Amino acid sequence: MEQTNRSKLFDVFKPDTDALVYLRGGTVSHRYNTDFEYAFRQESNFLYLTGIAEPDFHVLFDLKDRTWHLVLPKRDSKYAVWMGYVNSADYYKEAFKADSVFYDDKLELVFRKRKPETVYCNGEAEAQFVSNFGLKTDSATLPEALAYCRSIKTDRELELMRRASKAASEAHLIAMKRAQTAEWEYEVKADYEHHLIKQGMLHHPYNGIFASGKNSAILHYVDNSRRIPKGSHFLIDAGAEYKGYAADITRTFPVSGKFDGVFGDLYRIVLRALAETTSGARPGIKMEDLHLHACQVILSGLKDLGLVHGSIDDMMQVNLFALFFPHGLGHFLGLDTHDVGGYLKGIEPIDRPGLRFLRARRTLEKGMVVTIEPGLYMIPALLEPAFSDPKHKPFLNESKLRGLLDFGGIRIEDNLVITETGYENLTNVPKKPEDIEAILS
Ligand SMILES: [Mn+2]
Repeated sequence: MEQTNRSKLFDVFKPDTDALVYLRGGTVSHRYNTDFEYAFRQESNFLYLTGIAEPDFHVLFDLKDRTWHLVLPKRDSKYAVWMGYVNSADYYKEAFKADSVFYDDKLELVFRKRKPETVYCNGEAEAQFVSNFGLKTDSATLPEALAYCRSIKTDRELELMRRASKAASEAHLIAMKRAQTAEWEYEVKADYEHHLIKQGMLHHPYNGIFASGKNSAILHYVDNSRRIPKGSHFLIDAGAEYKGYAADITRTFPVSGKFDGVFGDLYRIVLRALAETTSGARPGIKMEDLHLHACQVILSGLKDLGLVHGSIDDMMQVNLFALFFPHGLGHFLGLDTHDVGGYLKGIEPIDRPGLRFLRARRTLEKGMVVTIEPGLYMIPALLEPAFSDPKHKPFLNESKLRGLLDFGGIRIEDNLVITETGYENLTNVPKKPEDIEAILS
């Protein structure tokens, strides 16, 4: 039988467990103390298990008989006037194939009647609520179990992710061309989002980065509001969300369309780091090993350009790479952009510069979806102190690097599905200099 998200949840627990699983869906949030509502996006675990995209629902899973029960919010007519959608209980039972549906004012009764040994909850708020009925709760196991389920994608999930990736890839190409004539960063963002919104993709998996010139070295630059300097380069880190599933793609390119000078040199280093780590991606490989390999490629590229000097091993010893590549090589991708499952219980982040922020420390398995996103940045806040740090100073060509403090950064990011023998690259945006040059000519 085909695996579904729900069947995977049931399979994680021992058969015949006398327990319920209880989750609350998301609620609407407002801007500070006003009635301005933010666009509603369902909580990811809830979306994963129910497919319901509306606010204020709850759900119960009975692990004993593998049934699931949808708990509907009781809406009044005022709600219908202001918010519209109020469907009947029958509608939800039919549309979502739940074993039963009931309104939330019956929830207490259901808990008290069923009296399971344990109720597994999706967090503290749920556990607090359930413990009011004198039941034993556990709020640690379920999030862990769902992270485990969600880290390996079903065929259906992969289909949705391909769709998100396709749309984001197209939008990147459109935005790349737009950056050549735009005066402001937000003009590029506008064209990017236009392509997604016009096909009904109204949610963004994360706040996109549309950064020109030195802004491209600000890792979470989301202002996107500055004038594009003449002859600079442009970094776009933007995705798409389709039925909850994310794409997360980064490209960096010269606005001129010519990969020459120092930009071309540094770009080729990052591209090599991406190519070598991508080709190493397959079941059995550890993300942290790919990360360290990318660090070596970056350091040896910088050495070839005379920006650093000394032995690569010695540089690795003092974590010199973290000055230029201060974030993780990649992360899990799915319903969340930084998807769950990157760390299994008991695995702590590596306390080492650059690796501390690695969001996935797993041995890769078939069905995982990861990003690979090496970067190379000139960040004054890291380089200035390094010039006088006895640990780093001996390796740095200070005068050359000082000339690049306004350079900004380069990142290239693809999304990979790990397959039996290697990977499937979901991202389809040109990244070789000659291919981008052809597009921008
Ligand atoms: Mn990413």
